[in-house]
Amino acid sequence: SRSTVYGYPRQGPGRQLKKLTEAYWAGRLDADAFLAQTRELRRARWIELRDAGIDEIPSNDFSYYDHVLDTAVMLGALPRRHAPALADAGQSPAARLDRYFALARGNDDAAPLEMTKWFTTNYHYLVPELRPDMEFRLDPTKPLSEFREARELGLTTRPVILGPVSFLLLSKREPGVPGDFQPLSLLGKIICPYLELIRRLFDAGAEWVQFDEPCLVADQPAQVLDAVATAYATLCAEEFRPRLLVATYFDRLGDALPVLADSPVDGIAMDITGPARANIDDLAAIGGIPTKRLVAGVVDGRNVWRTDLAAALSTLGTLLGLAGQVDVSASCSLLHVPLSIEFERQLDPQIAGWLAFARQKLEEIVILTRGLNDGWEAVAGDLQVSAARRATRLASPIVQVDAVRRRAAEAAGLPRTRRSPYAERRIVQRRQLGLPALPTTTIGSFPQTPALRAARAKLRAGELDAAGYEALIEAEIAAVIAEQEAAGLDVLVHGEPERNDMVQYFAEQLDGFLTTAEGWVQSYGTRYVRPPIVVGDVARRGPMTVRWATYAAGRTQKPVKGMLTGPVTMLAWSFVRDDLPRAEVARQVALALRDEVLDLEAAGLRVIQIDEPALRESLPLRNADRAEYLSWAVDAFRLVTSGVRDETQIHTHMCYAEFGDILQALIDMDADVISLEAARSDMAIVTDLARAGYPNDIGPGVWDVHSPRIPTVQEIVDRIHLALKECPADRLWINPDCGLKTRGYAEVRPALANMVAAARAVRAELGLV
Ligand code: THG
Ligand code: ZN
Repeated sequence: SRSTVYGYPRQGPGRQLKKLTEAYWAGRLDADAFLAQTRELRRARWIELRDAGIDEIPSNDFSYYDHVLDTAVMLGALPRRHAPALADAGQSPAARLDRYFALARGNDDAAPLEMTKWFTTNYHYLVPELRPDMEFRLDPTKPLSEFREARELGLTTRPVILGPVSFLLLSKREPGVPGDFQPLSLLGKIICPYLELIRRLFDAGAEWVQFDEPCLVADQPAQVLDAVATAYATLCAEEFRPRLLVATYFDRLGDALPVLADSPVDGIAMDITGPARANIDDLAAIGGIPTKRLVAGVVDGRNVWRTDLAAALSTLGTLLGLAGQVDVSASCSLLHVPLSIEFERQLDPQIAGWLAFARQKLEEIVILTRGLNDGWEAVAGDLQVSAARRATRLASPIVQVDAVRRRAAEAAGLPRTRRSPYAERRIVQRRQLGLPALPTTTIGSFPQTPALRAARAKLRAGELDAAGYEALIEAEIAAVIAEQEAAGLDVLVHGEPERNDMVQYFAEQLDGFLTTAEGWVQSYGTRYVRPPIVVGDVARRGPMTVRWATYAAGRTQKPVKGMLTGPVTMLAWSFVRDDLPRAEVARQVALALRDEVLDLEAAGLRVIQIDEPALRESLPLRNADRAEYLSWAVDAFRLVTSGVRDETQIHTHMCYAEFGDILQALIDMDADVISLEAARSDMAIVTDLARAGYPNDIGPGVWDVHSPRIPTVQEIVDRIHLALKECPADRLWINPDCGLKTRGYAEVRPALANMVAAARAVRAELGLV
């Protein structure tokens, strides 16, 4: 058996890749220096994997921005609007880099590719755009040169490439292409560059190549499974090729397992963690894959807990009987976990012993491989350490808190419905709040000014005391309130100047959550997040937001909206514990937030928003798992919100589009007002909600805050008219798509003024006041 991984964090210690890339973009580093220094970063990664004892090391898992974009560039699958840049680019390294980054970030002439979530992780990929007459052309520069770079270190790596079927399924139509065009129809054409690629890699000396087909873990129609069979039969028919490993991850293979098992591919990599352990029984049911290599992902690549090594070794033993060869890996690329627990110097060493980041997962994979090859006795010491760490975790008073467990159990009996139905609540709320028709509001955050960021850094460094920092925050809130009054908004917010990342902010104030100093995980491009870790039972220590909300409310006669992050999003953007069901953890978070909602209400706040931007993205990949998820997710939201009086107006907010699958859940949440991203899709969500019979108030975003463009009054008026076709005026709110924290005041000021002017114009036109 051999140890391997599919990918390793790209950033390097201290997020070097981010710093180099941003320096290159800013013109502080020239292309040659950028290329030389990132090459050094790749070398260091390979040496790290080699020195950790990984037998088969991947290449091409590195990326300057995103591996799906890399694949599109490799295949020449680029939208027409980037063609001029392509023609000018020639082959100089600097020109190639600029063309690459233009696809990711746009330039003066052409909009970038759209970005979307990579399955259920927090990583975002760039969506390739395809058209029926697309001519693919292989550019193997990246996989080949990385393969050769590793060769210089004496390493024969396994190039990792996004496979043809998943590449097509993850793509979308280029703008202007007719709606009946299916990217999968390009399968016949796209196989050619893939064939050429494997020949070229073979010539370069590759023994194995890995094609990733993660789409196979979602429910796929027969047409897709047929495409898989055809594609891999064609690729394997190539005489001069490395052996092919098809890698799947994030869930079980289901119906795709027999398809891959019957195909001529040389190896299959599968996830053997969590619900994907079903792969074991499914393998047994088809009589195993006796002529193939199985790469068993027994170490969880998406979470941060140490593996139960004895259990994993026993699983590997079972798998030995089900495949020709069994190798050991993580369940997916280690891209989705932070680099190393060693950087968490302030962390209690006992707790650190429970955690495995990427580097520690390499150690686990190597130990398991040794156990498989040399027997249990060879790793007895490691198994003992593993068992001892688990034992301290199980017994720890921060992991299981009896009072929290008791309260969560009692909460089962709490009512989950508001006192009166929406139709009655809305009457008292409208009367109390004194709002005009088509009320205007914002989603919550206001620009995070450089001064605020500097103040937070000084606070951390001990150069600013708490009182000084709080005075600054108060001044900022006062300024944000004044901005909104000047703009003429109807429901104000405090602007969240005290929050850097909202999930981090709440995690820091809740028992049971751990935050890290250096636990960076790539979110997209050069942007990273530090997901908190749910280590134990969750409880609120005391009020979290009341101080700033009441300060804001005291500065204006207008209603101020309290702002909280909902339980589903808190979990989706954290690492969750593996010893308690997600539904249970969500209930603990919900109870903490319920207390916060009631405290805000008692403090006089009459509007409270509980954001759930991650509700849609956490939807399980398999249809069979969705109803259960939506049921606990909605239940958690209702637990947060159902304690308030009828007079208190509950808002929620979601972004990242595609709400089609969860419309009933949105109805079931029963928020008085829901604001949604809509500007980029021309208010299509309003039609979807209307068709689904959504009964409560709606605030479809009329301003795309992800773009620096300032919308004109007329554009916003047009969007309001579009919404009014589907939603009666007395249930419509006017707001931007999302929070404003990434924008500057130079954009926010005129855009808000235009938004308010548009709302007033439509009110006047309809004779409403
Ligand atoms: N918070 C958390 N997770 C998220 C989002 C969030 N996941 C999805 C989405 N929003 C991701 N979006 C972003 C947007 C900006 C940044 C990261 C993810 C970002 N990061 C800073 C950087 O890389 O320089 C670091 C931020 C920090 O200091 O914490 O700009 O909103 N939890
Ligand atoms: Zn949003």
